[in-house]
Amino acid sequence: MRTVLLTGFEPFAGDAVNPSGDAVRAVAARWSGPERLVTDILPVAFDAATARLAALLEQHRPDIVIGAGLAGGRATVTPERVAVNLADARIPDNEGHRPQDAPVVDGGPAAYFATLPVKAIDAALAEHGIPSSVSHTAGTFVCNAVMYAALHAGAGTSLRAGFVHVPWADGSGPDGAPSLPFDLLVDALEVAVRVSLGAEADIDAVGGEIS
Ligand code: PCA
Repeated sequence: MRTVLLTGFEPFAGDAVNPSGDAVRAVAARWSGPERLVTDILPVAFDAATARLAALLEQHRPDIVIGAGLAGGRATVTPERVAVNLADARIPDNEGHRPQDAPVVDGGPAAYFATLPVKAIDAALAEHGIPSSVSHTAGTFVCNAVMYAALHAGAGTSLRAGFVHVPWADGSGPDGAPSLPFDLLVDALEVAVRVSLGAEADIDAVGGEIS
């Protein structure tokens, strides 16, 4: 039986909640299989998050890894296409570390592309009425580091990995921040899992961004 590892994050930056972690818990609560879904809530700390990811990979040997995190300020659900080997933190992580211009993995390649079908996930999200767009930067904070670490671990193996950023859930973010209903965030992560299980190759569709 195939195994999917779906991770969310704990709150960070002084916020009381992180909808990514809450949505991952909700997906776990309603998962009906038949594949095995393993979920975890990662610490928002560069060292602890990547160490926890490595332990989860070792323990559960997933076929697919999907990380989820909050991108407060974005208005849509964004499957991420690229992870870069760069940790450059504008704010300290939850352990007080604030790496600057540092690699996620010493000597690793500059970047990895997601090995999940990001355009297919984006299209499926749209079909479900969930505002979405493919993103070409996962930032340079802990989410990017986790995505990079998962892709680095999977390089040269059959493990496929990617990341989905979600906006704030309605009522959970700062005043004026864009948000979506919490249930849509839960649906979005389940769609990402189902599409990733269903298709290895991406769909043939135009996309990209002009700056
Ligand atoms: N978002 C942050 C880290 C944890 C999270 O949910 C990020 O985008 O890096």
